[in-house]
Amino acid sequence: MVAAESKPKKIVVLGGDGFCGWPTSLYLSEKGHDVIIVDNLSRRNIDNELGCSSLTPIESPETRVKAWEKVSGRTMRFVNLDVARDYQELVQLFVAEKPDAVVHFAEQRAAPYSQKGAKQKRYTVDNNVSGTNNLLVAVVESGLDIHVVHLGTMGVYGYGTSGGEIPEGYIDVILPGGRSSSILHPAYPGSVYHTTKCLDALLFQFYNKNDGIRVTDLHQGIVWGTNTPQTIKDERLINRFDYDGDYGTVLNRFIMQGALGVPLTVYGTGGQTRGFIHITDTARCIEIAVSNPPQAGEKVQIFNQIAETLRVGDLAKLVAEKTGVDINYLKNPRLESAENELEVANRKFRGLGLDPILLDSNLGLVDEVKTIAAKYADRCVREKILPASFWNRRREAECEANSLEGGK
Ligand code: NAD
Ligand code: USQ
Repeated sequence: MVAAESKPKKIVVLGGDGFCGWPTSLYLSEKGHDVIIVDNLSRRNIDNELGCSSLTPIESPETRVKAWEKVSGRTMRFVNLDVARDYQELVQLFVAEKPDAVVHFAEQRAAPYSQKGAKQKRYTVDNNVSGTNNLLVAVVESGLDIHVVHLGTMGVYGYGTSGGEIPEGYIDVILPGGRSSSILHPAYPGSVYHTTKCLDALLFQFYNKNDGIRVTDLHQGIVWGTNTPQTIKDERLINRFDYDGDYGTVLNRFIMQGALGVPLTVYGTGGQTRGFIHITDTARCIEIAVSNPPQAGEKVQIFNQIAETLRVGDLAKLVAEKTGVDINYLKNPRLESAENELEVANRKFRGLGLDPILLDSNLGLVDEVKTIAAKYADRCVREKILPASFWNRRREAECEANSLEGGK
């Protein structure tokens, strides 16, 4: 695959106020694209619900956008709209703005939150599946040829050991009767959240086949890091940093715990292997995807958006060595394989020019995150560090003895 030349485009970023969406919006804007952020601020409301907000003090979207204008000289608009509910407004936005592409980050993205209880399970499915369906119907109704770029997840493939390299979205199979076919890789989600991403994939397949919508679905791994070359330009542009048991992702949690002197919360043995990518590369990948749309008539284009695979226990050891904190092996609140191998193809992004940030050769970036966590340590609510969502009642009972201090 050869990278297409990047021409400035008009891009609507759904979920552009979030952890991935904000730095991506800035990067796209810096690259010369005309960016419109759409967000209903539901993530900020969930902060209130959970009694725990971003470790970093994030500004309102209006202040963020104004600050970016001052720093970069580039305008960026913010529209407060619920993609899952405000369908007519979404169509009107597309018809009025005629974007070349829509980047879709606007989903409830935490697996633990999606397992918390009936309310959160129902909200996650309603919000994510309706939002994706509304987006696709709105593109059809607008009559415009808008390229949809969606943030999916590596978790759609499941995390058992597959016995081989996970391909990019599709696998070749021989169907009963001997007919060969290329089908979506079997879905094997491990949470209600991950299940919504599998449902999204079917919606993309259908609207692509039925209405010819051009779609790129990015199966992204766990994102780490917080700031990017754009967000560090001004304190008001700072990115959010989730550290709590529901929204904090593993490597950022470990680094933050190390910075605060809290024993690292490894769930189970730490034998889980996952795909990882740095936040700066998330933004780069989106720009590459937007600049390389599928052709008309092409099936849904799927990229694995990861830099490398890493084992949770190894990450804990690395952070423990760097910070001198102990490792606290907790009972696992999740239902997942205690150990797994993971080999993932990422040739498409590499072929389009991505030279990803790898942890081992970029340990300075770990120090950067540590510095930020230490700077805002007084904003941490320590009680929110332990996992507070459980995959089932049995897991909840088993986890009763978990404590922040570990064996100490
Ligand atoms: P986030 O929660 O920080 O951001 C999501 C944003 O979407 C929030 O600002 C939220 O307010 C908004 N939103 C949610 N529902 C909406 C709706 N109905 N209408 C309008 N706005 C809505 O999450 P994130 O970490 O930035 O993740 C963004 C996307 O990337 C998600 O779809 C997630 O599944 C995917 N992803 C994230 C990671 C990760 O490690 N963070 C990894 C892989 C994939
Ligand atoms: N884990 C720990 N200790 C912790 C937190 C997590 O051991 O303190 C373990 C979990 O048990 C799990 C692994 O680390 O095995 C990853 O957990 P995570 O919370 O970092 O990531 P996950 O729940 O998989 O979800 C995150 C994002 C989600 C995205 C997904 C990509 O929140 O939006 O889709 O990463 S992926 O995992 O590749 O599917």
